[in-house]
Amino acid sequence: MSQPVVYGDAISTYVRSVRLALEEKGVSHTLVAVDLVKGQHKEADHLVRHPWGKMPAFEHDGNSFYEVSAILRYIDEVFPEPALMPATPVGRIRVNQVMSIVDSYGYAASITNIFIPRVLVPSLGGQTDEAQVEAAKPQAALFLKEIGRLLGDASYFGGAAVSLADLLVLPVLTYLRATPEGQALLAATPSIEAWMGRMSERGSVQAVMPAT
Ligand SMILES: N[C@@H](CCC(=O)N[C@@H](CS)C(=O)NCC(=O)O)C(=O)O
Repeated sequence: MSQPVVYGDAISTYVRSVRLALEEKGVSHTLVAVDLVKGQHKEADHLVRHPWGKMPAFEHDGNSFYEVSAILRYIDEVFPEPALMPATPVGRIRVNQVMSIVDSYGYAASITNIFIPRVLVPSLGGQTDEAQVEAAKPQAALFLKEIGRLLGDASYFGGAAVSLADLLVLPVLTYLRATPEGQALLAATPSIEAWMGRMSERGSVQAVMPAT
């Protein structure tokens, strides 16, 4: 089997999720840099890999894929140990549910509408759209409340072991926590804060997200 190739920027949450899964599996990979801030994901060579102009794109054994949830499930099937999906149907639907919540609501609320205007835009010399951030706060609050409810008393979203859901949520919450709005929301969901603490001790997280 060939070594997987991830095309994207190391700062991207979705790129991080794919790299976290590969690290959890102990699979070496190549990261081919596509600069997010410079907009290289909208350039012709990347659009061949990902026609929607997003990152990451992923190559393995002569096949090319995009869409992170699909890539994560592929990684889990092709590299079997350790399993990143629970063994039971209820465990698996939980993980799939949390992954879908991130893709459908959590990423937009936390990253597109809070982290990017609050942190990334000012770091590039622009001004925060306060109305955009304000409007996103209820959705971000619901995101945290729901994933807190779904985590319940378990250590991880799929139960006792780390799953794909944990690897999709963590990079998103790490950036949300870098905003005052995110800090206030996390203070209100201590079980999620504690889960972030557990996740931060993992070797995969230290390898892929060293400064966060
Ligand atoms: N549904 C896509 C979402 C990927 C995505 O939104 N990636 C972000 C980086 S974390 C991106 O490419 N943003 C750049 C843009 O939207 O222009 C997937 O699962 O791959």
